[in-house]
Amino acid sequence: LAIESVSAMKETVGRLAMTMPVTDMHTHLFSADFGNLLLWGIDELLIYHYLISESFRWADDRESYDAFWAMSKREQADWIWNKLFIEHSPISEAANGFITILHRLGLDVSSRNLNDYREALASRTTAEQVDEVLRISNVKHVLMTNDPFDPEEREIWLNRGGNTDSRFSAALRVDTLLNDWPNAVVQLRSLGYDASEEWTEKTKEEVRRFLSEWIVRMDALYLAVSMPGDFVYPAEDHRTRMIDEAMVPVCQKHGIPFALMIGVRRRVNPELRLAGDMSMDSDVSAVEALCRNYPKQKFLITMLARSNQHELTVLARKFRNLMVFGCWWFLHIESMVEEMTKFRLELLGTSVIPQHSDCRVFEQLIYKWEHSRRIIGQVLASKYERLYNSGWSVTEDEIRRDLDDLFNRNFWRFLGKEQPE
Ligand code: REL
Ligand code: ZN
Repeated sequence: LAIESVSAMKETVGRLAMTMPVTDMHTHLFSADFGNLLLWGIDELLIYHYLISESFRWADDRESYDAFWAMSKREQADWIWNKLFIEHSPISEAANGFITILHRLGLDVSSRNLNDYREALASRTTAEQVDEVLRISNVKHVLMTNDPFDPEEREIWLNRGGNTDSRFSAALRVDTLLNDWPNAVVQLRSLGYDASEEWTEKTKEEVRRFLSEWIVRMDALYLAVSMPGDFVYPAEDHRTRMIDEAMVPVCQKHGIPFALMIGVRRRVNPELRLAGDMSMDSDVSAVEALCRNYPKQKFLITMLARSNQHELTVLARKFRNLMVFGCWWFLHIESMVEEMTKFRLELLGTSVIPQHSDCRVFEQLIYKWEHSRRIIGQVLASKYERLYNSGWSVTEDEIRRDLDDLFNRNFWRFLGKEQPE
């Protein structure tokens, strides 16, 4: 049934955009199987690294980084709460996000009583909170970031059954192999792989064996890395050899995509630790060369610099083995999500994955998806409106189909896998 008016169409798009179940294809969340690796609750939310760096903008000269890091989590949370919510208004995306979370959890935002919020969540179990947050946010499937070089995580995969929750899937993270090879060699050797710093046949074989074994163990849906902005490909360097001779062959053997998140400059201010990373312009031609060299290999790509976004989107018109995804990190703000979603839809129609959450703390799913859904819905509705004015009106089923493509199916289709029920 065609929709009768522009306002009815907008209402339908808005409603479906806000409520449709989504697949979140990149997060730093875990299922409850992973114990303490799964972060949730008020204090974890407040000490999110996005909020740490924002709070330090208000720190006075006597407040040192060291003093902050020496505090307990609860003290850090109090400090951030005062700086960003009491002494100033929570305007930024991340600060506003915390308020959206409180609101959607049914807490009294107007009380501004942090201890009440803490208490309200204190009696919940991790499993209960996971269910509740997935329900509120309407997130159906969550991709984790899984690193076998993390000893705590490795132990869970090796000796405690790994992931048993079908709402979660693994993505094998390979940053150390690409970006810190000497350290990777030490780790590989300690795990029983006969690797050497020198790129020998044996080393290649052992890296491939390591990757294969972990893809199988985790049932990893893709291989993932985040790359500095100065990533060049092809080059006469370790990264190119690693990609060409180990990673792409292993991805192809297992039929999985390779996700590259490009454009980070790590530790611009080391004193801020995880909060000290920055964005950086990158060269889109590295992605171009990968897509051309490996037409049968699929690449999931996101970039961190605003200046790279348009060119990357144009590149996706040229290569069907390239799927652009998400508005990553500093781009995950209202204005950028709107801008990027607009030109992505204008250049690619609905053949893009418009957003991932990158959550580190479980309840963040609530705000990251709510804020993004609203913008994506508005952009899509404006495109339908233009069609409507030329006499083309979409049906509710078509709207549902288009949103399902954006929020779920483009990801699963690209993987060549059925979306789990
Ligand atoms: O996956 C990554 O490399 C990044 O998303 C993270 O390093 C980053 O800290 C994350 O919290 C950004 O949203
Ligand atoms: Zn991430």
